[in-house]
Amino acid sequence: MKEVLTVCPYCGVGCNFYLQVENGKVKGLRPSKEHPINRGSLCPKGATVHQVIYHPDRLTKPLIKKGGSFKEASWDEAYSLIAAKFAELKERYGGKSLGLLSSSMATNEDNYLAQKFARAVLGTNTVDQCARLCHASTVAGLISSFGSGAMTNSIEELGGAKCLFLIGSNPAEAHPIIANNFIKPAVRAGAKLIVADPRRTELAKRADIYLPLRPGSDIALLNAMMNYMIAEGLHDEGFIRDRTEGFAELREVLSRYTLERGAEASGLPEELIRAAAETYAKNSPASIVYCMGITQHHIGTGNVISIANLAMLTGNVGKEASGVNPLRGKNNVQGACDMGVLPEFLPGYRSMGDGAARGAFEAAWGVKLPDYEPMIWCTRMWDEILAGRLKGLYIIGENIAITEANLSKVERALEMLEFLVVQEVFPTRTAEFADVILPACSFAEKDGTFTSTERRVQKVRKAIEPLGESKPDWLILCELAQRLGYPMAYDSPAEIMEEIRRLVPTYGGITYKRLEEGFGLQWPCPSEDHPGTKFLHKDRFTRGLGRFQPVEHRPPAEEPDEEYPLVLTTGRILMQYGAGSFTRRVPALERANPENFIELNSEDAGRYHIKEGDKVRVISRRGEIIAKARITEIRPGTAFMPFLYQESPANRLTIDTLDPICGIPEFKVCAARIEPVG
Ligand SMILES: Nc1nc2c(c(=O)[nH]1)N[C@H]1C(S)=C(S)[C@@H](COP(=O)(O)OP(=O)(O)OC[C@H]3O[C@@H](n4cnc5c(=O)[nH]c(N)nc54)[C@H](O)[C@@H]3O)O[C@H]1N2
Ligand SMILES: Nc1nc2c(c(=O)[nH]1)N[C@H]1C(S)=C(S)[C@@H](COP(=O)(O)OP(=O)(O)OC[C@H]3O[C@@H](n4cnc5c(=O)[nH]c(N)nc54)[C@H](O)[C@@H]3O)O[C@H]1N2
Ligand code: SF4
Ligand SMILES: [Mo]
Repeated sequence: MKEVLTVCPYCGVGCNFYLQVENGKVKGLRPSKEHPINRGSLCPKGATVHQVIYHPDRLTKPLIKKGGSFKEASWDEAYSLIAAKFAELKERYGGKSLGLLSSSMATNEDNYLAQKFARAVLGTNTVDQCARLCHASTVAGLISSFGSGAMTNSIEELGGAKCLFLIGSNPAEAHPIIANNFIKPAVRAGAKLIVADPRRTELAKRADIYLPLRPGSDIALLNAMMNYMIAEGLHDEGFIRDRTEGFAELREVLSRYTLERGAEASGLPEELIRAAAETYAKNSPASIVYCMGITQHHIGTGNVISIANLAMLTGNVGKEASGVNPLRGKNNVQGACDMGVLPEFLPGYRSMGDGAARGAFEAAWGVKLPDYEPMIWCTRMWDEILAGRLKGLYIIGENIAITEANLSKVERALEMLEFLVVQEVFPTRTAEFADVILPACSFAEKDGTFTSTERRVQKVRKAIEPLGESKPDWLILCELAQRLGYPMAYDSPAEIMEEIRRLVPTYGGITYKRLEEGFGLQWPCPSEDHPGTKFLHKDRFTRGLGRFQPVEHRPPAEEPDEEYPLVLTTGRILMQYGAGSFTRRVPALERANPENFIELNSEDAGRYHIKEGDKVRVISRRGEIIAKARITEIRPGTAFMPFLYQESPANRLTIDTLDPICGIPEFKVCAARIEPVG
């Protein structure tokens, strides 16, 4: 038996395990004991992921839709059809008529080539990935405040914080190894825990201060906390003077956020807001951990900026165990952003609108880059298709027909597309709309790198040969590029990393050879003798001075009313992942959560005569679905649903209002009503 060390393909924690291989087949897995983050443990998803590798549903041959059903085809036929169709659409309508979505579950090497394929081969800048649905507001917000959109500190440092402020983050379910190995031990050792979440989550139950705020009121809460700190002299004047700019403007706006106003907007008692402010300001180093409860709002970027303001006000950034820590979602969503799978940025966050950056990439790739404008985020693609401007789409490993907001619109758009390619490991709801489905191999069958939430670039290692005729994403893109007349040939992912290293300074010192020793390198790692970087902004922010930017509270895009009296929020559960392509195929995980549910407070359930386990119809202005009632300690007037179930997709209900700065939808708030099902 041989053991192959590799990285978990689910969440951004980046746990490592050994795939155990016998006679060319994966038989099991064993967590790495030496890994600095998972230290011998895995959550229930990681511990069972080997069970999906050989699932009989795996896509193993290209499929072409003929007369409404999919027929097996050779790679040659599939490539010829795709190349002909994309060439024809480009010829007739220009590169702008094409779009590409890439998978943040795929490697950095796959993602680098995906955006290069879109920009250099298809000739379009309409290239995006699930970060748009996830941390687009983090990238926009933290770059404007600090100059870098990544987690400022390392996971391990959470263990050393004197205060942990979790806001809109449920790590016990979404980043379980961070919760188990770092947050819970820190709290046991005496760190103060503040949790702001409308749901009484597992960590909310252990919190010193629990803030069950009204969804979408985070800015009012944070502004009131900051105003109180300034009034009480709890801010860090030295840090503000030496390291930041814009304090006077911030202070002016904050002065209008009294505790009373914060309490009114958030629905929290003034006393709790005061206690949270004192606890955070008086227990330094304090670390803020946030996630989708902050980012997925039409004011998501403002929420993120507010958090950055709070950390700078108290000098809690640029030092050990402090900081602003957006926990990244997918295994490689940090990497997909680093690789420039965003219409705003080329690899390494060099602006698509910056002439010098464009020149460097045009020289390296030997092409003229497409225009920067119009900027079509994935969340805008559906309107573009419906308006007849976007005609062809290439989707690599995303299940947008379940995961985008307001699904009826997405479905209408997918039906209207002239040509859709879906490159996937498993057949998905999205693939049903495809003209061609290409079989991609899984993480166990390819080499490459994933970048975890703490900027740790880690080696993914091939343990077995690709199943059937499936191929790694990077190879498919190379072969298709050749068909479209662009020479994109690489022997291996190692060769792709060499190109990444040359073009992305923060990855400059990251070689496959170095990744073989130890457990990866944390960027920025500019040169081969650089050890990598544990925390950012030490003596200087990436942008120079940290920038305070005042933000005003604004209510959610859709508020409850008589017809739709409940606030519906959506999110995740421990045992399932994404839209469930992998986890719903693992028997133990599926048994634990086989069907959709809606969390209701007992007051609300009582009003509708609904008991635990009853079937409930959930209705919004956009659609309706059925789910089982779960009575929990969620804030009264609020309901929560997971979004992963294809047979009862919460995104039939969600609103597609976007944050105008970064294009993220308001997944975390819409108005809904419920009815018992007879
Ligand atoms: N098991 C599992 N783990 C995952 C994933 C998965 O699908 N399954 N997906 C991964 C991905 S892609 C991501 S992005 C992360 C996401 O990880 P998280 O963001 O931690 O997960 P969510 O459940 O989306 O939302 C977190 C919390 O925000 C709260 N919330 C809702 N509205 C508000 C609000 O207005 N204000 C505040 N303060 N809180 C609010 C919700 O009640 C919820 O408890 O998880 C990753 N890990
Ligand atoms: N209502 C609501 N909706 C949400 C959210 C929410 O909180 N509420 N959260 C949003 C967030 S944060 C996110 S990240 C999105 C997630 O949205 P998606 O990214 O669309 O969801 P996944 O189901 O994770 O899809 C990933 C797909 O990649 C495939 N895959 C895995 N590995 C590979 C590979 O190596 N190559 C290829 N080609 N394919 C691969 C898997 O089979 C899977 O089908 O959902 C968003 N939608
Ligand atoms: S915490 Fe995340 S990375 Fe670790 S085993 Fe679980 S899903 Fe995988
Ligand atoms: Mo995400």
